[in-house]
Amino acid sequence: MDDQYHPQYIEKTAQAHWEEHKTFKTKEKLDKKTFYCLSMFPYPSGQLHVGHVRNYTLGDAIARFKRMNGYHVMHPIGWDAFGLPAEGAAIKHKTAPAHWTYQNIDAMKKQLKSLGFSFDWDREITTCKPEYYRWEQWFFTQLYKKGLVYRKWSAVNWCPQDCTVLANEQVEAGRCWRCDTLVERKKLPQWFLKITDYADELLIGLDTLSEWPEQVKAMQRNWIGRSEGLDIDFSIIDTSLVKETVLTVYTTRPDTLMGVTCLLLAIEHPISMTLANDNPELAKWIQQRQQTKVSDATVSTLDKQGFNTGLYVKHPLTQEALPVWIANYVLMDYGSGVVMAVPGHDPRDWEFAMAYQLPIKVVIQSKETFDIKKGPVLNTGLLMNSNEFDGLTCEAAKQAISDVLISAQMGARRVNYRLRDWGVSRQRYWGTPIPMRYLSEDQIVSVPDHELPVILPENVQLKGMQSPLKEDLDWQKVQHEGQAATRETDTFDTFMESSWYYARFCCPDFTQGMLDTAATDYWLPVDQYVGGIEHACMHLLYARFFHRLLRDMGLVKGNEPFKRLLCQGMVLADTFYKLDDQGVKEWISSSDIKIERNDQGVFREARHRDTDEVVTYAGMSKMSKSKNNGIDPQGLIDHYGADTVRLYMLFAAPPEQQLEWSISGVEGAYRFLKKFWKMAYQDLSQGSLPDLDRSIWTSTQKATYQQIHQTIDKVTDDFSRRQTFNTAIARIMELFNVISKQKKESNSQDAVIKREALKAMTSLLAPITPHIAHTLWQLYQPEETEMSWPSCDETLLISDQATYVVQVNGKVRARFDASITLLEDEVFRIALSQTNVQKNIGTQTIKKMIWVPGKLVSIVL
Ligand code: ANZ
Repeated sequence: MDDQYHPQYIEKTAQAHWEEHKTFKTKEKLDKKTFYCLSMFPYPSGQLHVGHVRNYTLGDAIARFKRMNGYHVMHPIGWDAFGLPAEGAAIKHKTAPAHWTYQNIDAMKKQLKSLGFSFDWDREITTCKPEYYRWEQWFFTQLYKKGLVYRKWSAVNWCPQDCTVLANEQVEAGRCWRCDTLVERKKLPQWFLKITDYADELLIGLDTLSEWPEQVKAMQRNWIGRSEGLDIDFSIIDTSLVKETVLTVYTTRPDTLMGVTCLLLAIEHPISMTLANDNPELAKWIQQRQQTKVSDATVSTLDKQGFNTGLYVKHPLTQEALPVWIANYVLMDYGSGVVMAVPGHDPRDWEFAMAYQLPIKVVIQSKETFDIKKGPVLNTGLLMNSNEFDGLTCEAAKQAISDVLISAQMGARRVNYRLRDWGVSRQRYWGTPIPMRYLSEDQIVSVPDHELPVILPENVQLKGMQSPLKEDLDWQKVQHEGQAATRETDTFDTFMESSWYYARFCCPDFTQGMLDTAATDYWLPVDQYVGGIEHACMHLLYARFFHRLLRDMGLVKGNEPFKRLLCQGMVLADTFYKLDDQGVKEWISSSDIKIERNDQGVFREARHRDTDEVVTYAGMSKMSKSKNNGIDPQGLIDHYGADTVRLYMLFAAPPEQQLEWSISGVEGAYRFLKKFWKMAYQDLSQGSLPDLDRSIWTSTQKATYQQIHQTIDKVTDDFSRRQTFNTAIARIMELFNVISKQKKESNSQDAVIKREALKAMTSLLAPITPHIAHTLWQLYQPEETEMSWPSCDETLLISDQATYVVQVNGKVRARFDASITLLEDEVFRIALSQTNVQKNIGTQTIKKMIWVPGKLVSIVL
């Protein structure tokens, strides 16, 4: 053993040991309790970023902790390998997406290995390989047969730059989330999975997820968006313009029915389209608005724009004629695509009415004085201007008005969901081919099982963003049961692969089917899932949906795929910029910056390392390419070692919170490991020591020993229940400080207790800094191959010190601390040895001495 800490050497050696012994390989073993720990698998972009390192360090710490506690732990890893960036990179580097992807996987695998993560590499899954996606294709064809898949022409968000469809969530302020291009609306035939059939179940299931963050559950509830309301029919007065006789609206506020002043149609509503056929002005108006589309969430924030159709409908209760408008904020695929506008109480309708000077009618009493020109009445309260419903509360009026409409057959209760069916078609090349064939445009068949997989040709040359599948007529041509057919050229949304990989990890090499039920029964559900909060909705909801689909096909048991979820916070870093000649910010990497501080260490200014120019410090923000504030973890691993990076990552912040990157924090972690190594070296060089002897230890030694066990106890709780690795590390460091400052006592127990502490700390640190722990453990316990979690002596947790008060003739004369286990004689001896007590007794005789154990000694003279 070297007296200096050499992370590069010890880390290589430990990793080679794990590799050689296949330490993390897992097979089904029936006699052990299992633990399935999974961190979200990465997209092989080519380089690990700091977010990955945080994610996998957290997962690894949990996996290792569980393993040390006797669990049979599966901790797999793989690659979410399909996706658009591969195509962009392939065009740029004139190579094939497959080649680029496999190269990246090799590079990132090396990086992951250099971090010492305890992955079972024998279970590695690469989703772009036919061994994996063939089962996804098979599953899709099964769902098609069950009626859970359908094809529909639908208006989609289209990114003309990436030539692909975007989900609503991928449209940010009307632009593509990836390339910022203005998003267009386009009608395309699309494949859909009927996730809405499971909307209720997905919602109710959230209540069973007691170990998920509330925030994620709230986001999913909101995304599913269940609402209870009423469909109300308004009959069209003059039907010469359209063939329909009734317009049905969906409302959650039937209590406001008497405040309706017009009806609003979605731009894409069939009636809007019919009217546009005979009205060029309207056709033009619609066309202009169809060019841009924003996500549903931002629709309501749009500038309100409308077009008066000239149609009128009859109010179902008052028979009053109400105009019908087309409005840009009404969504076609929510409710019925028609809204009853209540500008007196709905802010969107109020803005609309103000913009077009439409009447506004208040039907609920305001709690405060108000001016309707300044805004709608938003409170609930008693009804007014509503004839026989006046004076009812909103709740009672909802009921009463619904009852009247339902009995007149003009209304029906309805539950609505914001959640839409999942459109899984993408027009891109680098994805799983959708296993469908066309005998003609509307004669569609799924690919028979024995002809699966439909292999994606890997050896392609991309010329532009257009998918080569769309041009490859040979690939498209296929025989289906003797008939000529063409293949579907769209590929799956890559969320398809990540929706079931957790299950495939149970049996990655299974060739007889999608999943081996013996293996899924044994491992599932995932006990611990770790990943970013950005996946709160799409990925985590799709996986919960897929789990139910798999369950209904008898491939997995239980309703939920992930028992406990940990969502790690983002990593933030300092940002610096200077303005260029045009006044545009040029972001400068912190590695090119030198910081000047005043004598107190307070930031004064930042300068460019090369040019010495003063630059502006712009605070901390999420690490991103655009702000040039990313930190390359590899440089840190090479310089400080993986253990330092891991220790820093877990120490710098609680897992769920943002982590503010600081290089001085990394250096602090490194210094700690160096000191720890040095102390262990000094201890080990003493060779063997006598046994722990409780009969001779002093109270300080006992207190130190107690602190070891208190640390074990608290760190165990931090790891398992609280999952606050930062506080666990702080407690270990505290113990380290105590033993570093230990005063020398006369007996042999100093060294013995110090060694106990070092051994405990080695094990407690093992999930976090596994290399240094592995090395020291082999020296401390050469006979034990597997490291176990230290057990805590619970009898030592309660502090046994008590403060005794000494009274002489009823007056308090002294106080002292002593163990509550001391006997009467010993306590009296200590009481009498107190200087002030002796002074007060003087030469007098003691008549009586009484004691209350742990509290009081009373001396009567
Ligand atoms: C009248 C009303 C008065 C409404 C009022 C709200 C407040 P949730 O709760 O999210 O389901 N709505 C219905 N269909 C719509 C569509 N296709 N596009 C845009 N908005 C639509 O929302 C239901 C409410 O959203 C409905 O209740 C309707 O407006 C509007 F003071 O009807 B309400």
